[in-house]
Amino acid sequence: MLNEIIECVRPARSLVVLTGAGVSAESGIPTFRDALTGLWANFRAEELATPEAFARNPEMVARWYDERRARCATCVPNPGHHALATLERHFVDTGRDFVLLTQNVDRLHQRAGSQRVIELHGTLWVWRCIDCGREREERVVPFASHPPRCECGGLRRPGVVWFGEMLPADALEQAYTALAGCDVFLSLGTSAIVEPAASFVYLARDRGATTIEINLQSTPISGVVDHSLSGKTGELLPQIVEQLVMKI
Ligand code: BV8
Ligand code: ZN
Repeated sequence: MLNEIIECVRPARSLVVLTGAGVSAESGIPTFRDALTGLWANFRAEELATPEAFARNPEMVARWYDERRARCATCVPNPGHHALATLERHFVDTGRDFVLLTQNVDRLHQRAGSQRVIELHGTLWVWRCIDCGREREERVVPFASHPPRCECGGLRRPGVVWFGEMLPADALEQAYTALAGCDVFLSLGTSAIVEPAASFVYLARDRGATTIEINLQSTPISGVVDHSLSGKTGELLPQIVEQLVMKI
């Protein structure tokens, strides 16, 4: 199966990759399917990642995001992230299109050197004032107060897309444009549940692209894609990319 995937990706003219929390799992960042632990053991991510939760208890939600941000600060990109950055460079160097659509908010792709990254769900490194809208990347962890305050006095929220919120229009537009033109679509480390990203595979398939999934467990799209490989992206992606980049 690995060789089939390699031979599908090798001739691609326009590759679109979609990543989910599974790609960051080997960096030590819990996925959304992982049960929340510690202080958050009694919550589900879907309950905390909403505007209603922040409106109801801004301190608790801000604290949850700040703890996740602090955890990200101690994590580093894993071989799967680095492989995707190498793959992007290989496609760009050989004059082909490459777009990385990520549902992840940790910015590990960018830290691994990926440049053509579309953040579908924002990032927990940028925080935005709910009153004046001022937003800034915040690298110092943790915040002194939760939620952090804006110079205008307003509360600041994490710059992520919560459940029930629209995805950033520009990110969504870039994603749909990339999907409309791709000939290979690669879904990596995602449970393929959260919309609208979960439906991207159908857009790719309907325009005739070859669709591929690499994930630890089977998902609702495992029976839809042309090739579905079960395994860890941190182990499989380096093997795939080595074959693609080394053997011309
Ligand atoms: C919206 C940021 C329009 C916050 C996140 C139909 C159409 C439109 C909307 C909906 C719809 N049906 C339902 C909805 C609503 C909702 C939705 O999809 N709900 C789900 C629960 C059904 N969607 C929305 O609200 C979206 N907004 O559609 O706007 C709109 C607006 C108003 C009214 C109507 C429509 C917004 C969704 C964005 C939410 N924000 N993140 C934060 O981070 O806190 S989503 C969040 O959860 C993540 O970003 C991620 O996207 C998602 C979890 O998914 P995964 O990344 O796949 O992670 P998961 O843990 O699920 O899976 C990891 C996989 O990796 C597992 O399968 C595991 O086996 C595998 N794995 C683990 N380790 C490894 C591995 N694989 C390989 N290697 C490993 N080592
Ligand atoms: Zn403000």
